[in-house]
Amino acid sequence: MKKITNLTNFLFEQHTHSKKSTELGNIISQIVLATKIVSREINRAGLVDILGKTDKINIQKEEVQKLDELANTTFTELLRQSPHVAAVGSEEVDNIVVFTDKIHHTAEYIVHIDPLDGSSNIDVNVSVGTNFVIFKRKSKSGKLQKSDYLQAGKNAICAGYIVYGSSTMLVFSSGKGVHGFTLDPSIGEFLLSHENIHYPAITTIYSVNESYEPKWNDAIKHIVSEYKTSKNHSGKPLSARYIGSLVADFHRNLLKGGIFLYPADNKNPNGKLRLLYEGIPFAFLTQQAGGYSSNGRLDVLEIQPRELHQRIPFFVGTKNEVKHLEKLLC
Ligand code: P6P
Repeated sequence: MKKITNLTNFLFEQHTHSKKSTELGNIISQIVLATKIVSREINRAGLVDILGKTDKINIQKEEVQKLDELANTTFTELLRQSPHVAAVGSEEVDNIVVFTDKIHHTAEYIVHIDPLDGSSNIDVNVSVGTNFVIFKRKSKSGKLQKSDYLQAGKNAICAGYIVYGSSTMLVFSSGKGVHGFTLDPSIGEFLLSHENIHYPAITTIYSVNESYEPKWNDAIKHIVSEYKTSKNHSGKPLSARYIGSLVADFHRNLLKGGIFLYPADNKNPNGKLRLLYEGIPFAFLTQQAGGYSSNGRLDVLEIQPRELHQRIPFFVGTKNEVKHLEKLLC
């Protein structure tokens, strides 16, 4: 019989019930509770008047969907309840949200989160997701510094995503491999379902929005055209799969072996995806799963963020494919 364990106990076991595992376990349990609430609302979205758009535009100049707002409020408020979370950086909020309640005076962790990634797909019932990464503050105490919440991904303590799909699944790593937990709605628990996830050695899929091809540079055009032939690194034509929801595209490619590309183009010189709460969570997980991620020149985990919503060109997936792409781009 498969080991039955939930996420919190798995985390305690992984870190031998240390102080760190207790603190991380508390933060993760708040993320899990928020995930269950958001998952319930997404699954009911077609039934209650929560579909569609608010009249607001976020810092990304994107229309804020009602579920975006609900997800952001839910995750932020539940993270505020943890005495270990000092601040939250959210895709939906212009600035870092620093918690100053009494319980936070010894809080040491910062959480960056995209509360509902791919939200433009909500109304057409395509899988959406939540991505997060957890850092420990560098300064020992006092007012939080920019250097506390703008850290390179190589300093991350833990990262993960939730994919709200045919089932709700939470995939995470705290530096000891990548593990997937599937929500069993009948008991309201995330149970271990995919222990030690690794990228397959062979790449069979490429994921990119090819409608932007006219705006790419020649190197990217050449690389993507080769994916359609046997000349690419895997020696066989790759299948094109792109759903426009990063969490869903990433999750499929992690399990089946693929490369995801969101290049810069002549309209978006830094690409579209955000470093802190899109690039870094997936880069951290990818390294743990034996893959690699790059901005075309540099390992994403080595990039020092300059600002909260900084964008990067983003290439992530099976190591040999992404390394090969990086070589062709340099
Ligand atoms: P495009 C969703 O808006 C998102 O941030 C990611 O989830 C997704 O990978 C990307 O944008 C899709 O962008 O330009 O292909 O529609």
